[in-house]
Amino acid sequence: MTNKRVCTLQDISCLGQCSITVALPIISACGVETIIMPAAVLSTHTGEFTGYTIRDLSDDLPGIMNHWMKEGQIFDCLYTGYLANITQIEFVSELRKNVITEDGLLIVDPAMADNGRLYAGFDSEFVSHMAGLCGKADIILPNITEASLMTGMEYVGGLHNTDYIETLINRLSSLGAKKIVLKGIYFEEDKIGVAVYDSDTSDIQYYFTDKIGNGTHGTGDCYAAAFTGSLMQGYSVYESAKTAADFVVDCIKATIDDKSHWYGVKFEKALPGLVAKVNKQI
Ligand code: PXL
Repeated sequence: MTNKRVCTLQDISCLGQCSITVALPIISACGVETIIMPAAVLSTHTGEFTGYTIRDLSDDLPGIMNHWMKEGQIFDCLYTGYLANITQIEFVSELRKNVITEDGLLIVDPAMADNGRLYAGFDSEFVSHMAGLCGKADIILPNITEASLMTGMEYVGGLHNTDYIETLINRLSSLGAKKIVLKGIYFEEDKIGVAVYDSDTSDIQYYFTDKIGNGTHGTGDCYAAAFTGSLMQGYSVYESAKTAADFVVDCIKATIDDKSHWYGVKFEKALPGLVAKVNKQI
């Protein structure tokens, strides 16, 4: 039985079904222990909500790390999502050095932009630091907006061609990332996909699912969590990328007809399918 442990650094948005409130249950449902380091506490996410509260926890992070070190606790993977500021981006290297095994994985979801726009409060300096962090990662999970911002390429929101996608991937690879899962690719109407790139082989593999709805908040975080859980259970990057894509489709299907649920996806309804698929031995 595998017994991997993942540490995830990202915010707690108390309401809104994103970041730690989805990472913890989803990775746990994959049968993988999840250690959380909360980067900030917000009343809601900053997406469609206004008037949210934010408590930045940057000053607490070194103390949390130091305590874990004193306890001799060390993890198999560090997965980072939404970070509150540049100091936290810089802290990731420190965390990796101190609490992740030597052959442990750093998975970075840049979690800073979508639909052609940066999230509230971020600027080009944040983007360039995030590009630096992606360069040090074993696996990155950007969407098209984040990829275009980090590579200085134009953002194309509509249908893509392979030339555009493969140039984005090559430029992301030049940043230094070893494996890339690029999300939100459209080659045809009604299909949305991911491209999985491995810098060792320069191979790109695609996977497409039905496109349902017009983008729902929090799906990137659900994707990253399912991907990480599956990978920690020993599935390949490509298998995990597929599993996460199918899971997100199920999350959206469970949500799309409920107009009152506009702030996130009802990932809970899709967990049984993920549990059945990813858990190898119970
Ligand atoms: O889902 C990404 C995310 C995470 N955390 C916070 C956010 C967002 C996206 O808007 O605002 C606080």
